[in-house]
Parts: sequence; structure tokens; C-alpha cells
Amino acid sequence: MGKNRNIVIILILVALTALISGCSSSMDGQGTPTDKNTVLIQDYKFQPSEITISMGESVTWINKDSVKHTATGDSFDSGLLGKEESFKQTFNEAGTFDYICTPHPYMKGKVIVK
Ligand SMILES: [Cu+2]
Repeated sequence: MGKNRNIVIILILVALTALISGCSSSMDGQGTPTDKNTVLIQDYKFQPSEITISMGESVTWINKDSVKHTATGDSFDSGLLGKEESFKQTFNEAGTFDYICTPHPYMKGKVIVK
């Protein structure tokens, strides 16, 4: 009886360890740590919807939804991004660049390049 109990405790510990390591690895997968200009596509929204960067910098979009989204402007198009897929675009011109998601045109975002 005591042996069974130990097994149960070990199983719980193993499950907890798996959970904890699973969480931390998914946190590592969040964003691209080297790119400070990251826009998450989540809940049918660009977050943040407006981002300001300096000329020559790039913006990385990461889709967090199960639904496919795009980041599509006049001068760039991510194409359809599945969950956890990302798209990086460099902006070498100053200006305001509006963009939408092609399948959901009500999703709007803006990149301001200074
Ligand atoms: Cu979309």
C-alpha cells in the first residue's frame, strides 16, 4: 500500500515538472527577444495596434490565434500566418504605414516610422 502511494506521488511530481517546463518553454517561444518591435496578433487584434519605430528598424508580427491572419499594407504582406508563425518587415522610409488583416479587414494596425 505504501509503495502505491509513493508511485502516485512520483507520478504527480513528473506531471508537475512537465507542466512547469512546458510553461517555461512556451514563454521562451513568445516574441523574438532580440526584436523589441513586436506586434502580437491575438483575439482578432493587432497588439499594440500602433507602433512607432525608427527608420531602418523592423517590426515582427507573431500570430497567437489559431485562426490565420495577415499583416498587409501597401508595401508589405505577410501572407497567411498560422499560429505561432511570424513575419518580419524592415522599414527604411519614414512615414505612417497602415495595414490590415486580409481575411479580417476590420483588424487594423499602424506602423509609424520616424
Ligand atoms: Cu485576421
